[in-house]
Amino acid sequence: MKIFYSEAHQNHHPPFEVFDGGLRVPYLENPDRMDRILSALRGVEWAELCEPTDFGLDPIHAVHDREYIDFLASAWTEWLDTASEDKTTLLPATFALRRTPQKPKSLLGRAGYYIMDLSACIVEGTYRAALASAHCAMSAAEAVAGGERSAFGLCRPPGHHAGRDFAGGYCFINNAAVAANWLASVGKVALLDIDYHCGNGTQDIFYKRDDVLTISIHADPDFEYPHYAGFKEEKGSGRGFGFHHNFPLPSGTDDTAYLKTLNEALELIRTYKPESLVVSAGMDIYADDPLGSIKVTTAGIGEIGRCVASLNLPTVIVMEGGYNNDALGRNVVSFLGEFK
Ligand code: SP5
Ligand code: ZN
Repeated sequence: MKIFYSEAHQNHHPPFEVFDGGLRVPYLENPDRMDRILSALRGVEWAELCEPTDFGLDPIHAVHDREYIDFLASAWTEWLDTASEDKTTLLPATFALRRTPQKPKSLLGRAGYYIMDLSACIVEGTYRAALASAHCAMSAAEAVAGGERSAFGLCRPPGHHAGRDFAGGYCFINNAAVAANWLASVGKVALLDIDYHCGNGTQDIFYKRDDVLTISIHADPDFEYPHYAGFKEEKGSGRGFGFHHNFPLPSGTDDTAYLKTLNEALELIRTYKPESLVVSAGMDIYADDPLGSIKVTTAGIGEIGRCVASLNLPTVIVMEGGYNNDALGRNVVSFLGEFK
């Protein structure tokens, strides 16, 4: 299996994020995550590490607002030009609770407009890392369009919380959405998101579309981040109605209960009859994840992989979350091993 990976993520290394209650903690979405996954993949004979191709900005502009991407591109240098006391990390403290037609000119005004929370911290290497991450997903999509049964975008930063014009939840560019949108130009695509958190960015991007079936299985937003999307009543709008599905789960969901829900989701995909599949593969459903509350085991993650692989679709797998770094490598191998 081709694994697309870029070293560019190393320079996206914010020193902290802010948890609920204002608690400053070390940035959980850290470069060490990739080192752990890479070393696990180096231990299996079926993983072939590849450099991503540079696809430029066109496939990114195809799913994101141009001014939002421009903001990401210049935010860091603009930040250094401000009079802020501590310029280690660009992180606004005021957010656009309701979007008004006016967008302010100041950097912090735009940051609060385009960023939804205190975990999408911007540092010097963020934009380049986000671009390279999207190109890893695009390269995996290209490999699959070219006849590979599956390919893996080892993406960092992750992408599924990034919407058409916003960043959040460690995500800046929606890697899986960029790949799915590109694949949709050749035929119907399904996108299945198994990250512990609702893929609200993906939901936002495809909500009005019927050419990409989007499904997210996640912790119920009634108690979990991102709090304002992921309810089962949200099914798409306009011609997109019926082409989005959320499967909110209670905390403590075990392998058996998870697989039962997964099979409902897979049935929707079978009925849709897509030509290809994109999987947003977050490993934070793992029982010992520091951000998670779902209790799926490493063997359960393998079983999820087996069920998804049984769809027999050309499949682009895109890395999303997963914060138990000690278990991350074996969880990724457990999942990918079913597609080789
Ligand atoms: C890609 C991805 O998985 N992003 C997740 C971002 C979640 N950020 C919100 C963190 C909320 C922290 N709650 C603290 C619970 C600690 N047990
Ligand atoms: Zn997550």
